[in-house]
This record gives sequence, structure tokens and C-alpha cells, in this order.
Amino acid sequence: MIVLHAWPTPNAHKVSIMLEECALPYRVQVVDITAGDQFKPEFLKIGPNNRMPAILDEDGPEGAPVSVFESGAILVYLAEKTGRFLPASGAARYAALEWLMFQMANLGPVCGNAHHFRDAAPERVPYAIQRFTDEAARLYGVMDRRLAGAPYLAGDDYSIADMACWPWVRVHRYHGQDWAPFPHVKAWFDRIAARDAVQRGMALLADERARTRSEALTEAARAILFGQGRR
Ligand SMILES: N[C@@H](CCC(=O)N[C@@H](CS)C(=O)NCC(=O)O)C(=O)O
Repeated sequence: MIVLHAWPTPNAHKVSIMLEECALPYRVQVVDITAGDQFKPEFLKIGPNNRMPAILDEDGPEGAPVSVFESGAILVYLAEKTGRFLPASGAARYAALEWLMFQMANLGPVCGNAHHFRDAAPERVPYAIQRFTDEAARLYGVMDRRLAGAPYLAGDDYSIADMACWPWVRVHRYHGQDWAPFPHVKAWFDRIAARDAVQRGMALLADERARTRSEALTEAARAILFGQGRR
């Protein structure tokens, strides 16, 4: 059994989608990041960066339990465990890893900051809003050009790279983006949205999802998530 430590945000949806795609048995352990669960010692043992998602696979390599944090690493782990959605070798493997890294190093951090400065920051900082919104637009453009020539980010086949990017693109409005300039991203988005496993993955803690919206955060949750000078 795999235990998915999660709260319903795009980084956790990547993993719930992959678990559903692979039909792996799993249960969800709630990490309410608005209440500070990410700082509890029992979570920090498997998620030392105090960020979810993290997984504990009770049946890891050689049958021993293993934990993995960082959503990109979790996707690679699950792909290698199941032999699915990441080619074992060759150019197609590196194409999938390229676009997975693109998400982890670019799309996620930039769009996260676009969302933060547009909707959550306690003060309006025009330079930051412009900087991250423009950079998000540039990254959507990079994906659009790629998807003009291929159905999926890694090429012909759906992969963990698509699962990493899709939940972020789903909330594009928070990044100050709309579909009009990115028709190939929109077509790709709709193709993936139609998958049954994606719909099941998006049901992760759906009742709690409204609380993750920045406009619905309480002052106490803001202090936990965005407290200045926290360690
Ligand atoms: N690079 C990490 C990012 C994870 C991340 O930023 N998680 C956020 C929610 S989306 C979190 O747990 N935040 C809690 C905090 O900052 O205290 C990953 O992809 O797993």
C-alpha cells in the first residue's frame, strides 16, 4: 500500500493522477498545510522541506518501506515501480525528463509566484506581478510551441511530464493567463482532462479544495503559509 501525504493543490494532484493512472492501491493521509501539519515531526520525517506531497510506499524496493518527497521524484519513482508513463531508455525517456524538469524548475515556481503576488500577497507589488505574469506567459508559449508539433509534451505518448504540467495549467487564471494565445495548450489540456484516471485523481480531497483558494485563506492560515521569517 502507498500512503499519499497530501493537500489538494496542483503538486499533489500530479501524484494522485499518476496513482490513478497506474491503478496502484493507495490511501491519503491529510496534510492540512493551512493548519501547519507540514511542520509536524511525523511529516518532516518523510517531507523534510515541510512541503507536501510525499509518499510512503510500504512495499518499496526489495520489499522494504521507502519514502519519497518532491513531486517530480515521486512521479519518477512511481513510473519506475510500474514501468509506465516514462520510457525505460532512449530519447523518449529524456524527452519526458526534460519536460518534467521544465515543470519542476520553471512552470511550478514561476506560476506559484504569479499566483502569490496576484492574489495572496498582503501588499500589491506591481513589479512582481508583472514579472511573474509575463514569465508565466512566456512558459505557456514554450509549451504551446512544443504542443503545436506533438500531442504530448514528451512527443507521441502521454507521460509523467504531462501529469506534472496539467494540474498547473488547469489553474491558469491564477497565473493571469487565458486560453486565447495558447490554442495547442488548450487542445492538449482537453485531451488529458477527458481521461477517467485524471478525473479520479482530481477528486483528491475535493471537499477541502475550496479552502486552498488564496482568497478564502484565514489570517491564521496566511501566517502559517506565508509568515515572513519562518524557518
Ligand atoms: N517542489 C515541491 C513543491 C511542493 C510545494 O510547494 N507544496 C506546497 C503546496 S503546493 C506546500 O506544501 N506548502 C506548505 C508550506 O509552504 O508550508 C514539489 O513539487 O513537491
